[in-house]
Amino acid sequence: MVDVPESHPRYESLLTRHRIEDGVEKGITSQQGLIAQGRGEAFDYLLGEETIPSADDAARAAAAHLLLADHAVLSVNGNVAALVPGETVDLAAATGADIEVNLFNRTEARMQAIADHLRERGAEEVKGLTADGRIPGLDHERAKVDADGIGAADVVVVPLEDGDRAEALADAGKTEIVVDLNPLSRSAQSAAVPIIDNIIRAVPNVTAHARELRDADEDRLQAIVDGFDADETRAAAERAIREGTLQRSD
Ligand code: PTJ
Repeated sequence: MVDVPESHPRYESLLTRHRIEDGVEKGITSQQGLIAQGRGEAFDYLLGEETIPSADDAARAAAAHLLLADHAVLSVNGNVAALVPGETVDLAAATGADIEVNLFNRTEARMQAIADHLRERGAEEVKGLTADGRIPGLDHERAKVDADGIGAADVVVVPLEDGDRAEALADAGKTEIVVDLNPLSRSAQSAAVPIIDNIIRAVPNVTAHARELRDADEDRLQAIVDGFDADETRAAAERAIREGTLQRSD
């Protein structure tokens, strides 16, 4: 990893870029992942590179859904594996969710590299390699999932997902929690819970809410789920992006 001085005004952003670059070098992240990150960064810049209150509400609703779920799965792609591998393992531990590698640009080498990368960070079981299930409505490669993983899940977390697949998962009846910095993306639009935030901040934030809600009873968790308004969350993020006071920056 390149050494980024903490004093640099864009320290977090540079560190994130290096993690993605490192992911590409390790065969974890696709080259398209670099482009996806650039697009995300532009939205994050307009959001002020912070978790806005509506994104925090969404993170709390996501935690409540995960704790109420019969079978929750965290989907991991090449960008997620590069940016938040340990944080994803922590979220799985805090909520009892499974972890499944699920790639848009699927190759067996990347599947294996990501599974190994997650195991090195403490994941006990990593699903996705069996690929004996299919998401209805998608072509063969992009439809592959584990039948006892995403295939059987009632709640799925899909960060930085391709819009087509996010829609297909929602159509398959899954409660979909999406992390995406673009509130107008098809993924964010099809989500029951859109978290419009950088995954670097969003995943640890959902974990923090899940830990805080660990002893909450079902009624309290259900009240959080019922009180969440996905449309208002998307609208709040869009307002923040369109009307935010953009400061001069480096
Ligand atoms: O590893 P693979 O093969 O599964 O491929 C993963 C990528 C991300 C390359 C693939 O799913 C893809 O091409 O995605 P898109 O269509 O570019 O969409 C990515 C979305 O994630 C965009 O709406 C970006 O704004 C958003 N995004 C990018 N970086 C971040 C982000 N959202 C949150 N945090 C980020 N760091």
